Amino acid sequence: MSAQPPTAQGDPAARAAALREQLARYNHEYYVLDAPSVPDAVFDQVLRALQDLEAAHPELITPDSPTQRVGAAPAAGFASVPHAVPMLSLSNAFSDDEVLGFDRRVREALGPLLADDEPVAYTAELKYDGLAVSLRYERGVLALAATRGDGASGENVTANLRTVRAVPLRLRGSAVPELLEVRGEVLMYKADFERLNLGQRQAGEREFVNPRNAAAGALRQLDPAVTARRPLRFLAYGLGELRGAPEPATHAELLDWLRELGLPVGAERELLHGPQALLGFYRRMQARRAELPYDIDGVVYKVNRREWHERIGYVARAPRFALAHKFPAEEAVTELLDIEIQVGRTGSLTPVARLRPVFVGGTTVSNATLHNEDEIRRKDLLIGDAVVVRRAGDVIPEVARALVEQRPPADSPSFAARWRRFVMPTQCPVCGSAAVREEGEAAWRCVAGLSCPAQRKQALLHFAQRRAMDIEGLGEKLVDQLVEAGLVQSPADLYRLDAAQLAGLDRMGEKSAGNLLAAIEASRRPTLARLLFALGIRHVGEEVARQLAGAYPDLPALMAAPWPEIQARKAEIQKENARRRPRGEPLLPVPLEGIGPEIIDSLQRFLAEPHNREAIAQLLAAGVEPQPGGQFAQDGAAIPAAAAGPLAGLSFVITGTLPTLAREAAAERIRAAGGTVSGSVSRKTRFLVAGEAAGSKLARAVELGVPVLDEAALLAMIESPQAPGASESSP
Ligand code: 9MJ
Repeated sequence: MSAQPPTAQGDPAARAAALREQLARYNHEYYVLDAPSVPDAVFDQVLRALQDLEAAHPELITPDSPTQRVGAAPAAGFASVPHAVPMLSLSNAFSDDEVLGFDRRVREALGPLLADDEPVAYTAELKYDGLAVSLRYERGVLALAATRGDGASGENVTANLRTVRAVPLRLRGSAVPELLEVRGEVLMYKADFERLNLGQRQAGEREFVNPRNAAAGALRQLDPAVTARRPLRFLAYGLGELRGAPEPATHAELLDWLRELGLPVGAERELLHGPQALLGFYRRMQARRAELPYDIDGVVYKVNRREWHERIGYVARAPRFALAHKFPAEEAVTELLDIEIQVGRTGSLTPVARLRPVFVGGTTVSNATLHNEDEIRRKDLLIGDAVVVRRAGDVIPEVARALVEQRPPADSPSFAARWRRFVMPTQCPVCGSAAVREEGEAAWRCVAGLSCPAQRKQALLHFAQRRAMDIEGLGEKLVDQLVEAGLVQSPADLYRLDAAQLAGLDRMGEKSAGNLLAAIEASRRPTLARLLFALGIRHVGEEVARQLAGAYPDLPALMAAPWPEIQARKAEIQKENARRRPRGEPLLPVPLEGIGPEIIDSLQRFLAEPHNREAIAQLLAAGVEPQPGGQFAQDGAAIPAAAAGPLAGLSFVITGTLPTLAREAAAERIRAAGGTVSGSVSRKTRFLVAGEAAGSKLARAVELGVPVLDEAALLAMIESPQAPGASESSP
């Protein structure tokens, strides 16, 4: 990619024109076509070439040169400018009914223009959450940019809009109208907003609250050089004054034409017929809201035929031929009434915000998790604060921030009456046991384990949930009662419940008791994976549980697994693979591949706890029969010492080249026979299997007195039913 078209080499004027044309094309590809052809660095390089050329030939500078985007600040703030055609706002709808009403009124206004069974054609587009502006192009050159203001006149923000690269300084094509006023929205893309805030954070500056606020702030900068550093965009959606060109007949054609003239137009627009199609568009866009590159606060419907617009008319300052169908607001302000502590299944103490109920994101929110004490400090939340609650799409509601500016001074009587700082308790609020915050952890934990009723309840709910043991009907209220009545201490107790015990509980009729007992009964034969997940071992989610169930035949095998050895062997294999990878040699299969040291550590701790082992034993004793959850893992690392087979409990190391078996094949045979294979010789190694060219491992085995086998001896051991050790030999 050359910055110097060869034809323009000699003549500076022609070269400047060619560079400008090139830069305009890059901008157009980037902002209008959404298909950049060159990296940003090339744009910058071409821009610099033009700057150099203009510095050497100042007489060549034109007002629409891309070097002239950042100009001088307006002398006395923003001047007021009248709009030649008023900038309208839109009527809002929040419900399906209101959309049906809109369509009905449109039909009534059109009267005989529409056949009885003919649906109205609408363009549906997105409602960008930015700031409306009007751009005035005179003979194709950007002459004026104004905010909406009160609709009749706005502020002159030309100097700032000129810095927005998505706004062409000159329209494209040969059929440019004498005068064009285009209406659209200035906004900031979400990714650009995140980058901007990252920069603010790194510079120790105040972060922006959301893309819309950041865009509004940028637009109202008195110094256009500041605006130029904020990544603003523009999307066109309407027409103001037009001279010297015929008006497009439909809104869809208008948008196409604006795009041809080089203006960015949103991609998500559809031509739809009748109100049901509009509602479908609304729901589709609502579902896609989070994945769009910019924030939208709804969709907009416009009668497609522009010649009908005047006939349909206006109410106040809003057209009756268009409607904004808004999404439920994602943010609302309410009061942080209190912060309470919830005790989780693993004892974690989670602060939860109790909020004055507020309607946000389509539901009423009265609680929101605050995650941990650091989060409360980071957000500088005080009980009593006015807070912004956010619920975007289906995500759980969160307290986005406090309106700190609404707090009275800390020494005032009104502050003392309502505000207070939250202090994390050092005791479990449910059982009173000590709470500790471990090194490197964000959460405080109650140390009482399952003797804490809160943890017991959470553990039972986890055990019973659909993705675990799937005991239908065993919900929060019932678990509370069962635990409080002392009927259920651990999961195994569920399997000993009877109708007489249940009859004593609140709101427990004969029928519900029967249903519950049947649901418990039906859960007696879970897959091993489900049972493992149901046990609620920290870091053992569904996927890890599935992997474990694939590697072990049953629970006793898992409980007897030699975890330190497995971990050591994994580390060795990973080291060996790290050596092989750069050489392109085949990699060894890694045992329990997705199960990292943190998980193994957690499993080991869980299984080392006598009360956990007891809980498992009781489940099995109570008649829970886990079904094998999958195949044995190929690598067999997880086959425990207690597994059956002639080599059960024996550990092997293989070294050198064996006469017939590849090393990994020999390892598989050993594991299939119940033995384990490790990568290095230690005192715990029971046998070394050595082949041709065995080196340091053989020396080490001899040194430690570890018996050495050849391949034939190994195979004999595997095939022989007799006790191992009988066929020892030296190579
Ligand atoms: C927004 N905000 O995205 C209009 N708008 O049309 C769209 N606003 C509008 N159209 C007439 N897509 C007045 C305002």
